[in-house]
Amino acid sequence: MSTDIARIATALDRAARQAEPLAQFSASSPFSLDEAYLIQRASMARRYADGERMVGVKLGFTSRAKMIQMGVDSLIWGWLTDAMLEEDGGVVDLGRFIHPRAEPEVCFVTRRAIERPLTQLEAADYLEAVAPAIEIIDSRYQAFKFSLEDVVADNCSSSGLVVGAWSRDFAGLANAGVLMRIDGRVVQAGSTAAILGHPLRSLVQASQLLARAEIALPAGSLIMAGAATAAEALTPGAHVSVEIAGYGECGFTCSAARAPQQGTRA
Ligand code: OOG
Ligand code: MG
Repeated sequence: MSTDIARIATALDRAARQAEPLAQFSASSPFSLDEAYLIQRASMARRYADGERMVGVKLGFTSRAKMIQMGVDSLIWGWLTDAMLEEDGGVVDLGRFIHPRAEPEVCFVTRRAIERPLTQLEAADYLEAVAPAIEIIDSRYQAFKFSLEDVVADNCSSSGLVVGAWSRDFAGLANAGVLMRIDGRVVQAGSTAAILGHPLRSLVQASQLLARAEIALPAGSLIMAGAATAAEALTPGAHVSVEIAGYGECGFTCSAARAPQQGTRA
């Protein structure tokens, strides 16, 4: 299996760099969820070797809307790097993606290192701030279709993120309205309560998953809590914004150039 881990990790890394989709692996050479996280780690190691820097972690499938859209029903996590950071209000180059989608998220930045599982009561104490955010996901698999193991191996489709202005108000997060707009039109509406009942639960979950993987997350790391609604496909020139009531908004404009291949929407 170790050769398979290296082979799949290399293929996924190449697909991401070249923005070329791959067939799912799990259908032809099945692997376990533990092996999927090993593939994820091996593929990220290639990026770190090339100078990319880890800036935090993301959770996936923390809302029912996302689970239903993608047909997957377990929480997953992956890595965020500096190369994924896009400027709030900036232009995002669609040329580096295969079939990108955007989804509304809540982003935390940690104040203390997370080295053990946290309770929900202590979670806020580990945080410096929270901000409205947009995640750009771009599955490396054809037609954006995958099994749970495939998507974990693919670093949970992580590709980009835009983070808005930071706030220290964690109390308002329980049930804040979430709107995602494309060209000013509301395309997704929801609530932060859709994220595991409360976005702080994502932090608790992240701490448990990291402890299980024997990973300590340094202070100053970003944690993306997972999308509150389904994701929307990005198209050339589109302006995407996300507003979280009480926390403001963030957004970006897609470059005019076409992405190499547009995926099908779930
Ligand atoms: C996997 C990533 C899921 C989220 O916020 O739920 C995710 C995908 O949908 O391709 O990032
Ligand atoms: Mg996400």
